[in-house]
Amino acid sequence: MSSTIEDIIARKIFNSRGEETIEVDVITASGFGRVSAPSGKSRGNAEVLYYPQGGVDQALKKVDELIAPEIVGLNADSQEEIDNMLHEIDGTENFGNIGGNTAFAISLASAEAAANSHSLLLFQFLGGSIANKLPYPLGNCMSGGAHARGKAPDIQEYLALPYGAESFLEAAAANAQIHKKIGDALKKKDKLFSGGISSEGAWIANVGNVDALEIMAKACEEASNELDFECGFGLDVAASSLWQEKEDKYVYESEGKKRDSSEQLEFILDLIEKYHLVYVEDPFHEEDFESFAELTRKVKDCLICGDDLFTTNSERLQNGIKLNAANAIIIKVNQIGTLTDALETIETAQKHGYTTVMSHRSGDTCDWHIAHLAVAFRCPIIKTGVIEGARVAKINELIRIEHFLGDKAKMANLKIL
Ligand code: 2PG
Ligand code: MG
Repeated sequence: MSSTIEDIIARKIFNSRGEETIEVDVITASGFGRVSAPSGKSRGNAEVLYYPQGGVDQALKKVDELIAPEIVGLNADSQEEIDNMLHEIDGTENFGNIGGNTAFAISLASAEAAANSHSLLLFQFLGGSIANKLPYPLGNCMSGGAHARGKAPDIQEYLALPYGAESFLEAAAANAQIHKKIGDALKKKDKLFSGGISSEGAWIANVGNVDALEIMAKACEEASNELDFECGFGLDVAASSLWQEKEDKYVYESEGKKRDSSEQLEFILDLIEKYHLVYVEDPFHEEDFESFAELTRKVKDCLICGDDLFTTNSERLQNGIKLNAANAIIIKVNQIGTLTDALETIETAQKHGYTTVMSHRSGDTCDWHIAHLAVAFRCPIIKTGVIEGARVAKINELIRIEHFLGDKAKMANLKIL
């Protein structure tokens, strides 16, 4: 069996928002990998650039002219060599030349092609025989902020976390039940609600932040009682989208309120206490490491997670570790470009006790590879939607992995809870 890369084929396809994206096939002598890239809407400033000037068309040209001639002939088993080569060809700090999404698709498709060449599933190839733990699904049930249009909560995501479930299938079913309950409650609360959903498959309704929290809390409590295991919930505040630098304040349009950093801290602390939140992502804007640290110091039994704060970047994470800025990190491989870069960040995070949360992007495709990355890299949580094709593609792949593992399958350890 040979993992020598024989060809790289790139094409343009579309993501769940109808935006153009890149898909790459990596073909080895005895295997094949296909990966398409997702795209964020509320992006961190420190993320790599997705595409060169000229967009996906230009990226496809670069694959043919610059990248394929260098990568064809390498061994797909040599992930680091491939990823270093991508950096070398690019020659910039932020993949501004070939595009971070181009690097992402080639990097991950090479890993898939290597696994396939060895007749292994990706999680087995990357994680080895000890990879048997399934992540808990952190499921987006309601959208607001930059992910919604018109009147909606300011907070970007209301996320269910069924951390008491004993299997992934049970956890995924709990999230579907909670999502449905929320839809029913919104119909009662907002007379004009017509069942609208965001690109992540989460409901969008004309309710305020507090109403949304109350609805979420009730749905999770009911589900916990009916299912006889704990279903907690949390938020992605995505506070960089609310932060107005000129005013030095977070602007909550739906409430007609503005909060400075210390008011924001009080607000978030109150929410954590009142609603027993188990997860809060990006409660402050992406450069405010100090407020993150203060919040992390003050809470117990709650994951304080950095997304835009860290952008899967190990240098930014190192800074966070020094300041004790958080206790969890979002991992989005396309924020940093390659699998090797993302793995370095994951290993640094885990070494320092951070909970790693593998995550989709709001604009995504039916690509399911992050399901395998979560299991292979021992991420105790995967953040994805509950319904909508691109989200269910990842959920269903985890159900397949759990089924495949049979008796060996276990749920991950969620330390903080
Ligand atoms: C986030 C993500 C995914 P986006 O902020 O965590 O939910 O959104 O992909 O738009 O950055
Ligand atoms: Mg986020």
